[in-house]
Amino acid sequence: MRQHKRSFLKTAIAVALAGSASLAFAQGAPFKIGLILPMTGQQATTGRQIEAAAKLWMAQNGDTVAGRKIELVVKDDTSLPDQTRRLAQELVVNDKVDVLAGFGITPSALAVAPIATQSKTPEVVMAAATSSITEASPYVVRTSFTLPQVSVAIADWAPKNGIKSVVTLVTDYGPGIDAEKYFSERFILNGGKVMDKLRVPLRNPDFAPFLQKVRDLKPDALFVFVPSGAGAAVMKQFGERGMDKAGIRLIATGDVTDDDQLNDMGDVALGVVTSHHYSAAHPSVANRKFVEAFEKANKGMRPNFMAVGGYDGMRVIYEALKKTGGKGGGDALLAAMKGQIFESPRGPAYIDAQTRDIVQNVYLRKVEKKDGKLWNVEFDVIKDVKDPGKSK
Ligand code: VNL
Repeated sequence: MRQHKRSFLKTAIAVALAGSASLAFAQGAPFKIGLILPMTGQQATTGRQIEAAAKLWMAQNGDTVAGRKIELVVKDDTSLPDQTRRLAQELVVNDKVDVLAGFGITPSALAVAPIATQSKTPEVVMAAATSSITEASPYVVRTSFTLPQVSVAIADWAPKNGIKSVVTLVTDYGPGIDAEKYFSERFILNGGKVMDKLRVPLRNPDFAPFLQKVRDLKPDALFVFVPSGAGAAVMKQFGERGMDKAGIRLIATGDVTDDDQLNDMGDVALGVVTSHHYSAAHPSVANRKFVEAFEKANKGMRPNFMAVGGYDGMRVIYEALKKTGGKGGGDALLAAMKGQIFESPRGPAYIDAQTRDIVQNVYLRKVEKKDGKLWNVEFDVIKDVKDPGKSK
């Protein structure tokens, strides 16, 4: 039965797509981007940020590319991978989208990979960040980041700054496991000691029992990865349990000091050092313009790293369509996405033609108060970092 359903889907996709790109082009049909995001539920902030960024890109760059009208079709998968898969199928078969994009969490991105492959539809991953996602389909292109990419820098920084022992605390799924592995291996290589490795569930996490354990173990620092949206809860409980007063420092990937929430985290966040690819405080003209326009269009909401993944994802799609002269087509679009070089609000970046992953700077940042607001202030940079997960 399952097999039967599969081959039906395959046929449906094949029939739906036969010659559709050139036909659509000849008829001047709209170019459709199916944007699948968690607009409700636990990961809703990620959906909100990416949708706002995609709309900002279109407002700034127009809704026509090489004679094709761009149509953005936004769908809410509530971050449930079964929903993501169903929506992707509908978008490909019924709506005949030219590109699938978005994907708030790793399981959603992975659920769509077989559909991208079968239908030859580019899958532009704007948020999810487990290293292996790009290997799940040759049609995946990523504009977010990977956890190995950002976790190594803080593992190099920590031992040089008085941190000799750590406990790691990560969310128990793809990106958390990547963060734990790449942080720990590097930290140990640098002579540090990992006293324990703790994992919290993705759905409705309760950090209290884990933090109690960390307090008892008394490491020099706690290293944390949690997905965007969960950082404020970690920070709050870290403060409430008096961890900082007990002399335990907090270090993390920038997912924890998420710009979407940072300003409301309070003084407990001050001084926290993280490594990441984007800060809203990144001191470039391009970023200042981006942050200003984003805030203006969204009632003062500060863009976070998810917004930048969405903004650059739209750029990559627009550029690819331009390069095909408006013709599109999965393979041609994909070829035109590979190797793109651009200046992002995060800094210089490019899409690695071999891995289809983004290569970018990784920054060390410290939370500081400026003009009464909290920011991730960059103080060091590692340039042009490729995903270390691909070299093995
Ligand atoms: C993922 C990675 C999601 C990093 C995140 O936030 C994040 C993922 C929603 O791959 O699922 O910050």
